[in-house]
Amino acid sequence: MPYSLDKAKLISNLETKYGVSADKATPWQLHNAIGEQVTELIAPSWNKSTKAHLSSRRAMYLSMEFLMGRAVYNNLLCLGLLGNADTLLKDLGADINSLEEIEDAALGNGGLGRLAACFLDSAATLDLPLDGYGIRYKYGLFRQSFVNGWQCEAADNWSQFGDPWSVRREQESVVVEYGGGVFVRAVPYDMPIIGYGTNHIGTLRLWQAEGTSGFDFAKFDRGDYLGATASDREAENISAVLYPNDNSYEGRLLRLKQEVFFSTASVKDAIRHHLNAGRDLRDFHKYHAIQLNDTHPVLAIPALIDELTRVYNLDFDAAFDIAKRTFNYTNHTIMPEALEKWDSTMLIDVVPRLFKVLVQLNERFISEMYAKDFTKAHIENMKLISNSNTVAHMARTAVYAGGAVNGVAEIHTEILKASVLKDWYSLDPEKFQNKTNGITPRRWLALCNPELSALFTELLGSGDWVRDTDKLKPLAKYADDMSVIDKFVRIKEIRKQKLADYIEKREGVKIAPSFIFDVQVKRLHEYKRQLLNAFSILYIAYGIKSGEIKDFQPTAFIFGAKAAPAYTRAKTIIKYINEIAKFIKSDPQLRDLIKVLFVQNYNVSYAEYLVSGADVSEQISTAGTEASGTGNMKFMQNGTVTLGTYDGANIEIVREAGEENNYIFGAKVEDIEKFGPNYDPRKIILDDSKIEKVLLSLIDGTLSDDGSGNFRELYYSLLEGASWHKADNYYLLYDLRSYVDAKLQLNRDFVGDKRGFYKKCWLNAVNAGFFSSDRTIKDYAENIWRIKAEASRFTKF
Ligand code: 26Q
Repeated sequence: MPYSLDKAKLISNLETKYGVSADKATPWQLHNAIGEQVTELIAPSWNKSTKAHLSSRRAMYLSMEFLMGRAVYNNLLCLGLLGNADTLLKDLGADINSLEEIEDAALGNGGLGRLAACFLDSAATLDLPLDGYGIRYKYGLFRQSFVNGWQCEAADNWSQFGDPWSVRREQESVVVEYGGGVFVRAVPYDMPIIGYGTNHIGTLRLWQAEGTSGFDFAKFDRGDYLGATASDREAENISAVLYPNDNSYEGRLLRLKQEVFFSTASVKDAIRHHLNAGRDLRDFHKYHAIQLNDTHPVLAIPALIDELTRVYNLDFDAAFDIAKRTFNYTNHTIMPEALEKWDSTMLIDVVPRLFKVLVQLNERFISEMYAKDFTKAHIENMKLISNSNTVAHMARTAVYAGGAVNGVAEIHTEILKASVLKDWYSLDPEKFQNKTNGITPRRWLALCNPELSALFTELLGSGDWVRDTDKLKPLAKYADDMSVIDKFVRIKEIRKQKLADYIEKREGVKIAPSFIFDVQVKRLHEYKRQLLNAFSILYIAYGIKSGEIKDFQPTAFIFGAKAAPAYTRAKTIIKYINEIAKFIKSDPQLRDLIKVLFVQNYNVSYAEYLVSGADVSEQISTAGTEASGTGNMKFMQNGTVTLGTYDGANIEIVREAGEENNYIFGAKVEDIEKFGPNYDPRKIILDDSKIEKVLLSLIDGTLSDDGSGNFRELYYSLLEGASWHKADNYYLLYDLRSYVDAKLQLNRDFVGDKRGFYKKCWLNAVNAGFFSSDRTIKDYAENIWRIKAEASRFTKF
């Protein structure tokens, strides 16, 4: 073991820096002292790795979001120091679990941000030269609580007590220029990304916005005390807060400034490194591959072209050619409301020079299309700036001015090719690739489920599956070995108890581990259909009451989700589910059979408990709407069955684990294409009085929306539609019956043959290897970035 913690040093750091003796130290003080010691321990390896990255071809992952979660346990795990820290803290009279009070770094919303974090982990572990670039928001994703069943938001000041994992690199600051002669300083904070069992360490560079003016003494002398630092405050605003939207676009000025800020700073950073290494800028693309995490960083493209042409005097053709060879774009959503478009007027105001480059790109594109004899109408649909030059399309810009384009699951890539980016696919089919998402097995198995990890290691006689999850596949042979399945069931019970304890601590609610734990956790969105889950619960509850449903295995239906603060319908769905919970709790006939719980402030740390303590993974988005999903993979890896639709990566999950080991229901994309245009949900409630009864709970007073009228709005959105969408546009009522059937089948399977049920779970866990982000990252490295692991340069342990 190359590393070990130094107890004496920890004690003296607590005394000198924090002014406390070890036995009086708070969790924060302990956390920071450990963080500081680890950072010091790894400094030589980190420096060496950084040098290696900058001296070879490397990839940069540009993302508005990095949903890192709590760093301390993961970093200790990767360095092999978890046991060491545990005993050391015990010696000091402290408990390693007390570090759970340390908040997550939630600089992301959901899937896209967490994927970025998993990718960095995988690249670090695989010795691949990849670095992350993003924004160091002062406030991350809001903290959520429920008051009377309604979501309330509070600010997430995640670094309030310090941030021992980041290093501020003042001397590497760059200046970003906005229209009107406004300058903002971008100061990098670097976080080490520690590879598992290797001394290779990647970097996440997060830019913080600061003023350039320093202090305006002229204003101060005139008595304008606030004005003296006003422009600094305005600059700092840029990295103040993460936009809480997930899968929806908002054309706000501050958001545009954020995108410009980190895209430009990152490009300037790359150019500086390139020149410092004594290289020719014409070779920029030979040393850099830049991955755009959705369109949010697309302005990096005009930013690079602008720098190369204006500052370094390359001609436009050469700069454009370099851009095409440098940038690649990943699409994460087909929801039309999430596709970024910026008004030209805004771009002209904020980034006149970048807009000028976009105009040049657009003109170039139009000429090329004319030369290929495309019709005017066709070109109009593809132009980078359309509607008489008033709207700039970021996805189109990314496809035109970049290299590879990819979707994040097979079905998603096919949908991109066939509809969202159809014209672009026929123009340039070879640009399109699929990269099915993945998750890091370090955080999502080794760390969050030590019990199952230990069983895998015991059966395989080695722990090297943590770096190569394909090694788990042969464990499928134990599916018929009852002694192994019984061990697995026992582990499940332990994890369920741990989850139940955690829930009791956080929510004050008790759940018995004998219940089936059925979990749906993800952002709240209509397309993800938490409301469908709610309807099915009410349907089953009514069925139990009427005597139609018998021998029901008690089930806890657990939800976790944050709703974007301005998304009223999503917030109404949270309230509705909380009302169902109350309704069931107050019914003596139901309360011992069904428990409904919406946990508060679902985040990465909560997810670690939920995915490892679940029996059933709810993945029930309308077919064709969820690009991939990654929560589905985390549950699978921990041994759950998927209760889900033919959507996103669910399709690949059942391909790996067997459809017979999961519960798949509902309309497929092809079905929806057929019946969709004639779909009338009113016909469904007319045919099925039980569904009707469930739906009426929204308007008949069974459940209360506190007089807001929000439940009624939800009801009409399903049966009448609204100005911007047709009735039940996510086909909840269409899928409800087959969903309930699947849920009841699952319940009967559990009752009839519990071992058989957990055998399915086992087969999911051991067949989840494909969904390691190591596999995904290798694919990006080989087929898009063309970067190589420099394994020989790093020590393994
Ligand atoms: C855009 C403009 C302005 C404000 C916000 C946004 C914005 C922010 C976040 C748009 C979209 C997002 C997030 C999208 C997202 O998380 N997509 C998810 O990506 C996962 C990783 O690929 C997939 O697994 C999920 O299926 C997909 O929903």
